[in-house]
Amino acid sequence: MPRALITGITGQDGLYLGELLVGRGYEVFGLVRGQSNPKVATVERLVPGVVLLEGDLTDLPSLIGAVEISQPDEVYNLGAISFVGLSWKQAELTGETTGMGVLRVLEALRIAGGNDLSRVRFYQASSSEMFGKVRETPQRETTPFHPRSPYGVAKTFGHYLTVNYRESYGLFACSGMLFNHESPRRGIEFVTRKISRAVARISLGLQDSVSLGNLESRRDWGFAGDYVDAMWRMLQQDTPDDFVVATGETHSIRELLDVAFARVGIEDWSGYVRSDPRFFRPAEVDVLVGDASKAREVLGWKPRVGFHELVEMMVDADLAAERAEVSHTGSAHPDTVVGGLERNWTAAP
Ligand code: NAP
Ligand code: F7E
Repeated sequence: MPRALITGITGQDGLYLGELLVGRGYEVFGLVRGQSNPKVATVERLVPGVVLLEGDLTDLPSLIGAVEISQPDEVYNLGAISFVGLSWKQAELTGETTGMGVLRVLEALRIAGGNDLSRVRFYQASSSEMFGKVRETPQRETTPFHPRSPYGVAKTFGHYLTVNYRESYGLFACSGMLFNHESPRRGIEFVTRKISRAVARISLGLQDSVSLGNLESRRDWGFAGDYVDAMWRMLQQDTPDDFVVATGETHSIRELLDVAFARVGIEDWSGYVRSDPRFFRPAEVDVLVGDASKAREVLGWKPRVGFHELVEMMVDADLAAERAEVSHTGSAHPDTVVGGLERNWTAAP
């Protein structure tokens, strides 16, 4: 039975990947941080048989311990401070977790993995945010990087480290340059889920409006369930390599709003959307669109869920969740009343 260690198993991708690996006969180990992580129950429900290990990407000894206990054939490093907006407000933490965390996982493999590093296969969750202020369109594996946020800079560091450990130590290390991928499990701080949830709540009369930042930026949005399959495929190849994973389509936040509101029968959403300076970024990534030809040709991977289907899936899931919450408690969940976590944010620098 192959053994896989996943950092970030409590996140969107960690849950989908854990499900996929269990379904493919793996013994799955997941790193969980904190002394009482509220997401443990969800992981245990969705990833049956998972073995959870306490550890943190900022704590090397805990990572060495996780590698020693799990003795993994495959390591998926998905853990990160992944919210770009937060990375300006907590730049040092982002550097420590999203950047230096990669170094610590790689060193844990070197320290605990013995001399033969080629036995372990390593996946690094790199990002289209590395392309940032893009030098060519569409972006491919060879496109130069120009990150626009502390998050993007930290991911670029992690990407080059992954390449370097492959070249220095013969580690089977792959970097997946994944473009935005979403799902009903997406965190409520990200724009797709913020909108899908707001649209559901507005249509149910639980919320009047949603406050957003830049509506003009464009992203290449795919479905997270499709993207974790690409991660797994990278580690099944004969040789390690880096791959762009994307749909090849780009859409603006306005188009996202069109599709999401149309799902609940609202054609003109202008009265429901407010502009709020807190949600504009100090430096924006204006447009991203990926060329995943290499992943298609080498990995045999292609996305199954398109943009409209993805947005509708998310709105439908939020409608069901909000209805269930109301029928269960008689009112909306207090954390969700005026926009969840984002309610407490102070202005971006
Ligand atoms: P996510 O939902 O935000 O999950 C992030 C995970 O990292 C959570 O499990 C979180 O744990 C964990 N984490 C944060 N700080 C940690 C620390 N100090 N030690 C250990 N674990 C820590 O992100 P996602 O969307 O699943 O993305 C997975 C990975 O892919 C991330 O590295 C992200 O940067 C990258 N990525 C994502 C996308 C995308 O569009 N989703 C695109 C490209 C790359 P808690 O639950 O305890 O907070
Ligand atoms: O923003 C704009 C915002 O936070 C998308 C992460 O998974 O994908 C994700 O990063 C766009 C940006 O995702 C709001 O300015 C407007 O242009 O959903 P997002 P992201 O920054 O693209 C990459 C590939 C990753 O690697 C990351 O980990 O939407 N936008 N108004 C807004 N964004 C948010 N969050 N909230 C708003 O109110």
